Amino acid sequence: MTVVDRSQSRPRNWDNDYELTDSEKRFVAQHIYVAIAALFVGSLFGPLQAFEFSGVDFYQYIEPVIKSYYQGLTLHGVLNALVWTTFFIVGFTNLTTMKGLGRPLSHPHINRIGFWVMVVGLLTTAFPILANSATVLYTFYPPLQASWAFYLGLTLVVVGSWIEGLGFYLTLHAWRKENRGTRSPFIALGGIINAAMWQIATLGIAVEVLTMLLPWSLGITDATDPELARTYFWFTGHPLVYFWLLPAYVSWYGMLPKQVGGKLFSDSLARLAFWMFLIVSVPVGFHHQFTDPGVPQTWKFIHALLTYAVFFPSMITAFTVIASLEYAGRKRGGTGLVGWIRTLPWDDPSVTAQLLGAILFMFGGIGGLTNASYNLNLVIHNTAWVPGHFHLTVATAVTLTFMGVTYWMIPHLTGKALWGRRVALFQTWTWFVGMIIFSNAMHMLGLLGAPRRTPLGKALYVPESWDGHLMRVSIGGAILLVSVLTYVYIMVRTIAGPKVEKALVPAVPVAQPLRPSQQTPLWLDRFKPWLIGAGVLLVIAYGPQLVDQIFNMNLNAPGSDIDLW
Ligand code: HAS
Repeated sequence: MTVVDRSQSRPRNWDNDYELTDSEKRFVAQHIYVAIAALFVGSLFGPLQAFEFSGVDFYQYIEPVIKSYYQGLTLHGVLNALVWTTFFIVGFTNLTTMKGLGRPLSHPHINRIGFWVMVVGLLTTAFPILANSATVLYTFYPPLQASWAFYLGLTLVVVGSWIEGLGFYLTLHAWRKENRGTRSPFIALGGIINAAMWQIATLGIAVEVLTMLLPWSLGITDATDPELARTYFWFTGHPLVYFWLLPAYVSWYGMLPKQVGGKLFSDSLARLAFWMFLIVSVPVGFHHQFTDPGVPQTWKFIHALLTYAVFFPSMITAFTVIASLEYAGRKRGGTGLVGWIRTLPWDDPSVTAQLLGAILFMFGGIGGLTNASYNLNLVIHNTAWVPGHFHLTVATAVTLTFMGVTYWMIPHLTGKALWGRRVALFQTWTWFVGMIIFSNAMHMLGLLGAPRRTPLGKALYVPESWDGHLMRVSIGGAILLVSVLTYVYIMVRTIAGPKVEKALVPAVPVAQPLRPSQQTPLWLDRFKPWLIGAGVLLVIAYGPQLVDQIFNMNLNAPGSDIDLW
């Protein structure tokens, strides 16, 4: 009898030679172009706020267009935190789904519809923000009230991303029918798990907008309940940060090892981390509401514990990604405890951007744990510490990784060579240095009690001990402005450059796992048990408190505007 060792067989499609067609590449690129345009415009306002901290008020010069610090802050937050990320992620997931599975989308028209719904949503959101009728910041809590068009537009962006998500599931389903018994390729599965987590997470914001914010902004209801609205918001708001993070993890686990000449250390651990995120990303929202009087201590405590659980998949990631890098570094001749780090290809801007992003994420992650500790949270909540934290996470770990990914992806999609490799290296290092200066100063200011979302340069209560830190915020902001302008310039020059011969165009880097992925247990390749787990935990962690808040709804807050400076 012949025994076939299936575990050793080379899984079909894991290392496929599928090349996206020109039209597929154009479709992915459209997402990334919108994302880069949003990053560009949004980033112009970030430094204006940073300069405001040291008393330099550029807003006075653009007052005919942008009426206040808060309108600028809304543009910055919405464009950078919501639009740059969402368009990039959905575009990137199209690429990882097709390349990972080695086949075209099963229903490409679904994804095209989704994309255009997102674009219409973006335009619908942009008009009221530019008209200063949606100066509500990116968290848009009531009682601050925006024009109905703002809420409708953001809803369309989310609905568009759901529609594209449907396209991804259908494609995975089709692939599974064609490849029975084969483990799903990691870069595709990781992106699709993220899409599923996003669909569960955004139920909160969907209910908030449809039942509260839209009727209220349309004048159908006179007042609203800010506490319930905040609960719905954070139901979506915390998993939103993992929606941003997981595509960066897809690249760190599934692509970066190939870029540095190595392999993915453990396919099983990579999948386990993603499934854990599916389960524990959502039921943690009350850690943003530790100071809300309407949420009982017990639920805050439960969400604090679950927040510590969501720390674990990131620790698994730190271990696995560093192990993958070390494997590559030693293969490249590196020796000693840390000597292998030096041998990594630091001259490749795509690699350097991702490594620097990951290094700063260690500090952002530790700050996250500080935030999650109830008594420490009372010290830092609503202070400058919080933007310090999220500039290390979403604005560095995620954004710098996405920038690094575009350094191979835009050439791949356009058939052009990356313009200015050395300039790109300069860009990644300036982002790293600028962000260290900026976010360290913000953390320090937070510990000294400086409030967030405040043009501190104009505040009358600023003690002298803050001055040096305020200045460092401005210096960091200036370096970041140079860095982001350099990034956009590189992208424009690359896109406008001539086509080069195919051999010079980078391929999609897909890392092989150290052990064949067929050895990964089947339960790490199935959605069902994890989706059931996510649903059950969600009902336990949110159900009773949500029911209580809905039945005791207190519609007592009429809408208000931010006071203009
Ligand atoms: Fe957070 C507030 C807790 C992660 C973003 N967070 C925010 C806000 C944002 C945000 C935007 O508990 C502000 C919201 C607002 O406007 O009010 N956060 C956490 C915790 C984590 C965490 C426990 N946050 C993130 C990520 C974000 C993000 C990721 C964006 C992408 N956060 C909080 C809390 C608050 C909060 C409270 C509310 C604060 C308040 O009171 O308002 C954890 O998930 C972090 C775990 C991460 C780690 C790091 C692992 C390190 C890795 C890197 C390995 C290094 C390598 C490089 C591979 C433990 C994986 C090696 C390189 C070589 C060269 C060798």
